[in-house]
Amino acid sequence: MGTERTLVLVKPDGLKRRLAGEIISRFERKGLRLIALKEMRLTQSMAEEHYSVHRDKPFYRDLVQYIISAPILAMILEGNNAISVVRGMCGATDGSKAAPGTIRGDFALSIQNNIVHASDSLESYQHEAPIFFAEEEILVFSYGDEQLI
Ligand code: 3AN
Repeated sequence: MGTERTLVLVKPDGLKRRLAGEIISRFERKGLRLIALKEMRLTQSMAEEHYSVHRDKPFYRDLVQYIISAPILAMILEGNNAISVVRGMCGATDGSKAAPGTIRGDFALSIQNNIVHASDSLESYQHEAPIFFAEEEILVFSYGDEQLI
């Protein structure tokens, strides 16, 4: 609750389908602050660390291979209740079941190739964010519109 930060990834399918701008735009229009942004290609060990909670799942190896198959866009967003707000905007994990109006509901049909990742809790954010960003890459500044949002 209150002001939170969350980590969002535009996954390889999102970048390859040229949806990065659309996705950033949705979060901007919602009123979230974009305080870190980077295009990068994950190493295998970064991907394994990022998805370590899924280590024992049958889809873990495929998931790691998929996320390192091409570059991704990583960002940190900040705002009121950002973690649950962003999860809601991403929609259900399975794109074929995600509600219309959500990112996955509008652009995905698959459960693995589901366009975006977003932290699901404060603990997840604290685990994930340092994999992608050094502290000095997170730029906190005033947008000047705090009274409006
Ligand atoms: P979410 O991304 O909605 O938090 P998680 O954390 O359950 O979903 O799963 C992490 C990622 O693992 C998903 N984004 C998806 O790419 C992949 N995934 C989840 N469940 C499956 C599955 N049954 N088969 C293949 N990939 C899956």
